[in-house]
Amino acid sequence: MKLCVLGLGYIGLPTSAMFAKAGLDVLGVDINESVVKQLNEGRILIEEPALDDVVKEVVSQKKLRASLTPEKADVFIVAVPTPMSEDKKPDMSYVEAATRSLLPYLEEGAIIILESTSPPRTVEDLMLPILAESGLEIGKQLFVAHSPERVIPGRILTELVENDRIVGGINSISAEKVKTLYQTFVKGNIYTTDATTAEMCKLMENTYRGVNIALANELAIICEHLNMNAWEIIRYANHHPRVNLLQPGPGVGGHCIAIDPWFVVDKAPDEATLIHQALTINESMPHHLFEKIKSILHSLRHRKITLLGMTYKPDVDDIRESPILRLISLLEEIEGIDLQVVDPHVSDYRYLNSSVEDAFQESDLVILCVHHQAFLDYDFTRLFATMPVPRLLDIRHFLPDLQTTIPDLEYHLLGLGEQ
Ligand code: SAJ
Repeated sequence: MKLCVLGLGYIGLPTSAMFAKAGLDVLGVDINESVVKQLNEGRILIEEPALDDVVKEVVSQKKLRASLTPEKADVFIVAVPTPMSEDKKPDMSYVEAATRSLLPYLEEGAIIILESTSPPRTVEDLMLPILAESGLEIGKQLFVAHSPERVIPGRILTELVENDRIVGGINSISAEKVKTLYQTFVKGNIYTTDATTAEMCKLMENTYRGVNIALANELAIICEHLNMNAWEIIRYANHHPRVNLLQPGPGVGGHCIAIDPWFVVDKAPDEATLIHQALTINESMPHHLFEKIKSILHSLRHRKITLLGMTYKPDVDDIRESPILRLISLLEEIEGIDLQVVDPHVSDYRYLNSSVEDAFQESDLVILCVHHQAFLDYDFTRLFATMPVPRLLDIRHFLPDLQTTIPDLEYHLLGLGEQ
């Protein structure tokens, strides 16, 4: 069986690699020449545990190749980005272009799968009319389904295999064909439904998490106001058998939870009021932190501020939609401010300092923004000793123990009242 995967990003590439490992002949298609060139040499441009080894293996076995254009295949998987525009609307141009690009290569019996997270009715209203231009009868000669990915960056290969999956077909035969295909490497259960239900299901999974993160963030703000400790409250409340409060933080980043709920709001703006409010709370967190930093340092002008971590979450190299970028843009408006960013997972950013010693030296405030495991290897006693006043704002409750190991540390915590 031959598979053609459109889009070699965070989802398309690992999915291609897993199908190739399962023995299928996979062609990965991307519009980025360097992605295509590197993949054909067995190299990848994203950081994901074990992915480079699997890719190297399947490329050397000639089970996976890359190209700038599609070819005829039995199955086509669309895994292109579905970004959000400035006015918070889904930009479906990549899905549209990718679907259209398939037309010359479709033959009777082909299966087309949309993996990209998409607003409800994308398959029915956007893809099917384009696919009908092939002249093949939809549902009888062409089989179409939405099969959203559910993997978490950092554990993609494991979760691709182990997670349950939803397959939403335009008819039951499409759903069954796609289910059988994924069973080549998926060990989790695969549930079949219709395409629109699968689209909304995917959006609601991420919305659920986003709303719960907003609740944790609101609790942090309430606790600062009422002089309490949100982290202790969360820890004790979570001993209740049916409570699982999440963790507050700088807001929500990444290409999923920060964006997908907006697709729901876009479809039902008057009804999705709780979701809209949750998005507003999460998006307000960088500003909340900016105000907190101002209250810690009083004046920010001509201060040196060191940020530990800038990715959207720990132990990944992805800075897409990272709320730390928003915090940086608020800080950089301050006159004379000296911003330093230390992030072992990021190789290119304007405030990046590869020397942690240099970044701490004479700094007025260190902000723990992302809880990368790599930070635990730092000798914080020595590093904080190089600051005029050893001062830390921990927005992840990652380094509370430093209060005992560094007795003169001025320790501030998101979600902890200081009156
Ligand atoms: N975050 C918090 N507090 C928490 C947990 C997370 O502030 O308690 C923040 C993180 O710092 C990060 C953001 O949320 O900025 C999102 O991180 P995440 O680890 O919750 O999720 P993603 O975006 O990496 O992956 C999500 C997952 N969805 C769910 O858990 C419902 C994943 O399963 C999806 O496949 C992925 O979105 C996707 O591609 O849609």
